[in-house]
Amino acid sequence: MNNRLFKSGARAFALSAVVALGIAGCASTPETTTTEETSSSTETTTETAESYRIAIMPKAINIGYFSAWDEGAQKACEELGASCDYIGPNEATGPAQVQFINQVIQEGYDALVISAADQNAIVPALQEAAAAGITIVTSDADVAAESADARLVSILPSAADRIGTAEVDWVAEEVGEEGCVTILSAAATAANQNVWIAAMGPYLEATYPNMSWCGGDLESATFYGDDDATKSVEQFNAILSQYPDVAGIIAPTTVGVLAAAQEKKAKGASVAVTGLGLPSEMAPYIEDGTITKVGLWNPIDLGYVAVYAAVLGMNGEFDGSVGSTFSAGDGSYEVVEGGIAYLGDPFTFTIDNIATFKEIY
Ligand code: RAM
Repeated sequence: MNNRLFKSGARAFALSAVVALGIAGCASTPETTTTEETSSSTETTTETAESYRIAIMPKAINIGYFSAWDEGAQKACEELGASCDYIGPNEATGPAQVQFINQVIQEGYDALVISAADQNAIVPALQEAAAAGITIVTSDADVAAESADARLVSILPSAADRIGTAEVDWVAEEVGEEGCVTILSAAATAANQNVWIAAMGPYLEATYPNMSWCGGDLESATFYGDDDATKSVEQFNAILSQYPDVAGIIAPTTVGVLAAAQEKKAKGASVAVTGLGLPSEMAPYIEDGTITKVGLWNPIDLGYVAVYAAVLGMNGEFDGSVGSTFSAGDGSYEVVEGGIAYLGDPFTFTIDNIATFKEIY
């Protein structure tokens, strides 16, 4: 299996499906829960958590990726005896999330685990929630760096440059390291999308001399589908009409890459499509050859770890400071600069392993 992720070499790796499954399963396997590991401090954790009410808030409730994220969150809630509600808007915008954050405040939840649809717009509401004593953990998408004190910690998949550069390598491989490429992103307001895209820009320019951003720069090459299926299809078509010679599209969003694959197939378009896709959603398009490769981390683990961080924070066992550590399941995590704990590198999915991964998430 050729799972080349990081061409630059520093941490090139190839994960077999077996290894990846081991990692994917580690935080989600009941046998390995913290509560069953019988130290007296973990027993305290379980008891104390029983009364916690936690809101699990996605960017938008109808996105498959976030259902998997919530699956992990609910698993942690069950292990910790917390009561967790999956609530959030139908559209992935900051203002839509703010209404639900206000609801979380009014209803007196103990904690909020949230993927920020807008890195700035939700900050005042989060600050209000924090002032009301609600423990906040961002997960998947953080608030802007300058607003990091609005939350206890952010649980993110892996460092931005690793995700961004990996995606450039995937598209380069598909287009034979030649031609212009574009990005079909989620929202311009989403921190996760922005940091990945920022990492893609200079990397492509420095690494692939025969490739370029369509229109001449990153900005001209970036289109926003707002994590909305219909808008993402429209933006896919806008790319093709604006740049008829486009060789490849990177969609760093599960909604965008699915829409692009569907529309590519419907149109019989020749443009290469890759990005961050949920294996269960992308399987039909990998299996029929519409696309060759997408990647993603395990969203189940991401939700799971975020709930552990929130509960340990409420128990006073974890303060989110740089250098502090915590455990979730059989994984342990360290908070690094920016108040962020990373899970690990993304996996890649191809015809060689999609049958296995599509059953998991
Ligand atoms: C979408 C969302 C999410 C992102 C994934 C890859 O589901 O934008 O925030 O992490 O794609």
